[in-house]
This record gives sequence, structure tokens and C-alpha cells, in this order.
Amino acid sequence: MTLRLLTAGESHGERLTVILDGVPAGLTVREDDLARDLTRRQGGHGRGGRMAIEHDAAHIVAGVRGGLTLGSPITLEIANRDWENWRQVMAVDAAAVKRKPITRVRPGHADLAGMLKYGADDARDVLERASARETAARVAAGGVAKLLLREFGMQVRSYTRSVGAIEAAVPTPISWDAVEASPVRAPDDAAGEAMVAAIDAAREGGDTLGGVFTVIADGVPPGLGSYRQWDTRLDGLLAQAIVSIPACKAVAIGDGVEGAGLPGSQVHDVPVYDNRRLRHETNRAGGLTGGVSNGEPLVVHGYMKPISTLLKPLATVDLKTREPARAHYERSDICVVPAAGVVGEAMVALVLAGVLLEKFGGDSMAELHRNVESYLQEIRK
Ligand code: EPS
Repeated sequence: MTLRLLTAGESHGERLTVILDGVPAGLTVREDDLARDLTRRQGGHGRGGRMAIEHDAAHIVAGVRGGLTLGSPITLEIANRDWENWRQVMAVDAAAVKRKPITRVRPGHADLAGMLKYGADDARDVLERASARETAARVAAGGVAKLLLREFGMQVRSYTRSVGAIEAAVPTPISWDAVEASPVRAPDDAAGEAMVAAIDAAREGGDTLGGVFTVIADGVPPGLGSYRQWDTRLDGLLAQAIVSIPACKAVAIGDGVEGAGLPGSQVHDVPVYDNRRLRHETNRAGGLTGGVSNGEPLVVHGYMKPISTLLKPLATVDLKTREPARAHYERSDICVVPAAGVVGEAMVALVLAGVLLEKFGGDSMAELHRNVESYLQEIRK
């Protein structure tokens, strides 16, 4: 793998740590460049109390000198402000740690599977790493990937397509300013208002909501990814990256879901020469054919289940007493679809940066630019 990401850190531990390996030398990266997406990820109507505590910022501790990447692994750190309130519960030291085991596992949460897997008798040992707090680390890394893609004219953005049963009417073209101004990152105001109301109603009812986010990558050159092997197909890589986002249960590329119910004549995108430039009349395939980018915008949808921590807890079992019980509750979010879109952008950016580097190589940005340019010149002939 050309670009590798490792993250570490518990939700209420001291900090999150990111190692991003494989970024060429000579890319301008400043902490400020990573700030905007970290803030965007914290927002969205439906977030819980934790986001009032955290002010996520990525501190660069390795891999950058004088504002430029060195080609060595980039290490970023994001402090957990809430850690101050969890020092005893999360203490590293055996003598200092305070335990109050959680055994009433939440349906739909990693609690049960994680406890069985790791032989834990306290769901705290599971939920701390299973927590979606880890996605802050991905967004910081994705920020670096976006800087790399920007050098080649690629831009990765997202919007909220639905919350619960409320679906946005997506305008063409999408007003990205309107998306960013919306409290739920919706592309149409009326749906945005209805989504806010639905989230409020869920909160009132002690419930939670899922939904769908859509990530669009513009400026992607044709030829990224490969049908050479199952694990080199770009659609497969994107699907894995999106479904790895906590609570994300399904993924679709372009009109993939709708297309399954239609005849081929209504699904496939017809290539045309437009002023001697090759393009497709439509983009139902979401920019991918044969697992290879085809020059159209990449369109990826992520489907999220509702958050599994409910204010009105569901029925469960207590693993300690083995009796029926009500599930554990602790502070949580009501709906995170708007934030998940930002995480989806980061995951798509990381995958795209990976396949770009795989195709074109290059230890320095100058070398990568030369390689990309010569390919683009060739295919434009
Ligand atoms: C999460 C539970 C909540 C969320 C958290 C994910 O945290 P807490 O238990 O501290 O209130 O806020 O998300 C984040 C902290 C974040 O940064 O996104 C969970 O159980 O997954």
C-alpha cells in the first residue's frame, strides 16, 4: 500500500494520534489547513454534549519541516479535552484506575461483540476504541490527503442526502455554500428544516436517527484504480473505506442501488465527444467503470444506521447477572449524518490520494507532478 494510515487513542483517553505514511516530500501542510474540516466534523444539528467540550485541532509532531512534508511519516495529535474529566476512569496505571463495569450491553453497539472477542468484563474496554471519536483522527489525516489532491485539481465535498425518512431534493448544480450554511449540511433548505425537526422529535422521544450522506470528488482524472485484481478496484477500496466509518452499514456508488432495478438501456452512461473532449452524457456510474475512474465526478453514498445509544434504552441482557435489563446509557449524539459526511470526505480523499500515488509514484511532489502531467498530456492527445 502506497499511503498508509494508522490511528490510536481512546475516546476519553489523553489524545488521538495519527500516523500517515507515504506522503511525498514537498507538500505544504500547516496545522491551520487541517482546522476547518475538524471543526466541520464537530458540527451538525443532533450532536451531543461532548462537542461543547472539544475544540479539535491537529498538532503536527513529525514529518513536516519549515511548512513542507519531508517524505517521512506524518504524525498528528489531537488532544481530548474531556480527558481531564476521565483521568481516573481512563488511568493507565493499575493503582490509579477507577472501574465501574458496564455490563448492560447496548443493542446495535460494539459492546457485546467486543466483550466476547477480547474477553472483557467491562464494556468500557470496548466502547472507548469503538467510539466514533476516532473519526477525528481520520479527518485530520484526510486533511493532508485533500491538500495533496488539491495540487492536482481534485476537490472532495459532501452533503446530507437524508436524515431518517426526510430526503433532500438535490439541486443541479449543488450550492456548496448552502450546504455549509445548513445546520444539517443539507443541499435544500426545506429538507434541511424538516431534518432539524425530525432530529428534535427523535431527541424528545429518547430516540436516534440515521440517514445517508453523499461524497462527491471533482477533478478526478481517468485511470485511477484497476480491474487487475479484486483488491485494486477503486470502487471496492471506496466501499471498504466508507463502510469502515462507525454506524455506516451500506454504501452505493453513483446510482448503483436504483440501477439494480432498471434495464441496461436506462443505466449506462454514453460517451460523447464534446468539442473534441471526451465525456459521458450522464454519470449514473458515479465516475467508476471496471473499478477505474472514468473522468466523471466520483459519487459515493454512505448509509448510516441510527446511533445505538438511546436515551430511552432498549431491552438487553446484563452480562454480569445474566438477567434481562435495560441497556446502558451514557451521553451521546442523536444524529451524526452531517458529521459523517465530513468523515466520508476524508476517507474518499485518503483512498484517492492512495491510488494517485500508486499510479504515478514519486518521492517528491515535483516528481509526482511530472508523472501526472506526462500521463495527462498523453491521454489528451
Ligand atoms: C460516541 C459517543 C459520544 C460522541 C462521540 C462518539 O461521546 P461521549 O460519550 O464522550 O459523549 O460525542 O463522538 C465524539 C466524541 C466525536 O468526536 O465524534 C460513541 O459512543 O461512539
